[in-house]
Amino acid sequence: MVTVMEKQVLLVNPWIHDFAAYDFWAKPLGLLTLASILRENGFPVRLLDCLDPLHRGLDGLPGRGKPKRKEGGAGHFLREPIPRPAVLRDVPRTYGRYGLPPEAVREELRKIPPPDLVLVTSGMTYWYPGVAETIGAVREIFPAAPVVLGGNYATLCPEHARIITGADRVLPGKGEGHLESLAREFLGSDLAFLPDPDDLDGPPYPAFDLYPALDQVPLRTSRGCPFRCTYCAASFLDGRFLARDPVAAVDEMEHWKKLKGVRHFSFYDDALLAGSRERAVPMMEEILRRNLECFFHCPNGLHLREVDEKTAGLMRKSGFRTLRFGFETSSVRRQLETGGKVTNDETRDAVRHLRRAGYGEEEIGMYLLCGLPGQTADEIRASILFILECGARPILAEYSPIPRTALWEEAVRSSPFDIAGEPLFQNNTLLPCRNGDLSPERWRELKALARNGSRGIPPR
Ligand code: B12
Repeated sequence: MVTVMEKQVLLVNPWIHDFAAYDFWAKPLGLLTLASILRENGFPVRLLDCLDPLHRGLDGLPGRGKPKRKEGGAGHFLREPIPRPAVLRDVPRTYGRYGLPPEAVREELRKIPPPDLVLVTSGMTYWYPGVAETIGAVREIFPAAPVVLGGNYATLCPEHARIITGADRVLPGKGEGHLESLAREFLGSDLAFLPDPDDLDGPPYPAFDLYPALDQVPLRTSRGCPFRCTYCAASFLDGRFLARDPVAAVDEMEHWKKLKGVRHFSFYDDALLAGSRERAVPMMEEILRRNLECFFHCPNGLHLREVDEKTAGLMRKSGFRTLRFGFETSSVRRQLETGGKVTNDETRDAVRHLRRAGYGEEEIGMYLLCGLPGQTADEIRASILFILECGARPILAEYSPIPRTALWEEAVRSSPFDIAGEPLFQNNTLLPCRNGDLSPERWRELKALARNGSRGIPPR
């Protein structure tokens, strides 16, 4: 007789289909947290990460070089051009499947015993075709296995996901809340261990050890965000702001350093610096005290308002390498309308502290949100010039309209695309809510201005 503990669970991070995708320290953190809880309950778990940049399936591909990695855990995914979905046929850009070649994924699946439960995660809403293709591949090899889909797309567009992806079950929200019933239904057992959802230090560390090789590990020292910016889904996805014990976060870094030799960490917090006196500052002091000699990357926007002299100095000393701040716009009206998370004066001060701490202009990346409903090209241009004048580096981030956010209704009204009916139109590459004023030509000019600074660009 099959005992409970012989039941197998397969966890899957699907392919991405998109015009562009770059591995900015991307890992399926939520899925790996679910894996670790299941393992703690005695279930054997396996991982198929179709995006794993260090997977053996990428070695020696005929006619193709291995995707280039940067030191520190970022880099290219392997990309294979595929036909654009019909609704995107007029977009004059190549579309691709990012991640392992299909033959490597199938080979990986054939090697493992048939799972009793397959948990598939999902990222951006407009990546769903990659989710559907991945589920198709799993079904081909394991036709009898129940496939359950969760994650960001499943949470933001559950009805769409139920119709389109071919999953047996689509479960929105935090997976921890579904594990008990999934275990009972598909694994024939109750869970002996379930962490308290309000204690971020309760779950075991995410199961990164399932990767044969790792060049970085993402950490989340907090959940949610104290701000309610109108364009952001963080508060819908994560609820109220909760934080980990800063010393426990350093314990986790030390764990991965010892176990896997990892020296690069990325932060997935929406508000890493919020309340920095109680959290980020003691965390960085602890990193220094233990002389960890690791490097930290913040691909998600950090809060500028929190950067004072002490925080900036500690960031520099403790190994913060990649800095990205959520500035979004220099328009005071829009700053206030979208949530008031930072002012221009606070931004100037923050850059001053960071420069004094030793960061160069190029190292201080400032995200500017572009293509918001009603936003003009001149507003973006003014924001770029403001950041250059502060002595930092503007990085243009195209606005992706997200269901369940406060700005959603306005985004739906302002977009020429059916963003509500078709998540593919939520793709930031399309600048789906762009104002007529932000023509493709002006957009190219603005990108050049952001890239090259004011050098060589005629004044307007
Ligand atoms: C970290 C992060 C990134 C990382 C990469 C993440 C990754 N793995 O790919 C980076 C920095 C690269 C990134 C980039 C972008 N991001 Co981002 N990102 C996030 C962030 C902050 C956290 C995601 C996360 O890891 N959460 C932590 C883990 C624990 O949660 P989780 O994985 O979702 O898992 C939980 C549940 O979903 C569920 N679950 C997960 N899998 C499964 C499976 C099953 C079966 C079940 C039952 C449950 C389940 O349970 C888990 C545990 O509770 C979210 C905001 C947020 N608060 O969620 C935005 C977010 C997802 N990003 C967003 C955006 C807009 C972007 C960008 C487009 C920004 C830009 N304009 O450039 C880019 C696009 C990237 C690209 N083209 O390559 C939007 C979503 C947009 C959309 N339309 O879907 C979000 C929601 C932020 C926002 N503004 O509201 N992002």
